[in-house]
Amino acid sequence: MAERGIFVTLEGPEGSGKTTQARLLCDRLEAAGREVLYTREPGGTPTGEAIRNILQHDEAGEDICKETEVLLFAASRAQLVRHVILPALESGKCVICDRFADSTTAYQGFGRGFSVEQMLAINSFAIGPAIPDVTVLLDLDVSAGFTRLKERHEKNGQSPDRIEREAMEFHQRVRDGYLKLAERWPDRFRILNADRPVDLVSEDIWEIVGNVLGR
Ligand code: Z5A
Repeated sequence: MAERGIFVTLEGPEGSGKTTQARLLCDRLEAAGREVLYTREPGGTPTGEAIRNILQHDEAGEDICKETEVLLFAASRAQLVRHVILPALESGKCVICDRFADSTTAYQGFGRGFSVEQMLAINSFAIGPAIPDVTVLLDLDVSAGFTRLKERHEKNGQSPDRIEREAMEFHQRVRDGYLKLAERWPDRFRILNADRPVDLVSEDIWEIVGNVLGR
């Protein structure tokens, strides 16, 4: 039987560079001869991508109440864990996930105001044994993140999605919430200052992941 792979999650507020860094990490792991699986939340399975469209683009055409929002994120995650993440880990792959359960605790817990313990219970039901080996928190000032997103939207001709349109206070609670989660689980979280050039952040992530791999 293959040795179990490692499970790395990237978290952080808007525009902190999660996708950029996840891609770079995958490339480096592959260049080092590792088998890698990149995935993202919400999404990553056909069911999850359908849920993503409902959550981000109001595809069902009605206001989504916040209780439904929590459960849709959890449903997408439950599917991703059973169909993609656990099989990949069991076959020895390095799984790099762009947002995971901590996003629900940060956005729906700290952001929307649900009890953190309630979010943790829902997450636990959704993820079962899929607990990340390490979670890299890309920490960035909220306004700096929004400046990056604005530039990206202008370049790609996109408009902000449903959650990006929330008030700055909401996003500030999310950022502060992430830092509280990192304090609560210091063994799993590594906080990085994301307000630095891409390659410097990438080097730090490489070192963190190298330690997990026992290089
Ligand atoms: N959400 C939730 O509420 N609850 C949950 O449980 C889950 C998610 C799982 C998913 O959006 C939304 O769902 C998200 C949280 C919520 N809501 N919002 N708002 P998404 O998947 O579409 O996007 P995201 O996860 O929020 O990613 P992002 O914020 O759009 O971006 P990012 O991945 O952190 O950053 P990026 O795409 O790599 O970079 C953004 C831009 O900055 C881009 O132009 C880069 O070239 C640039 N960039 C990146 N790094 C740097 C550095 N170091 N310097 C300068 N510029 C940089």
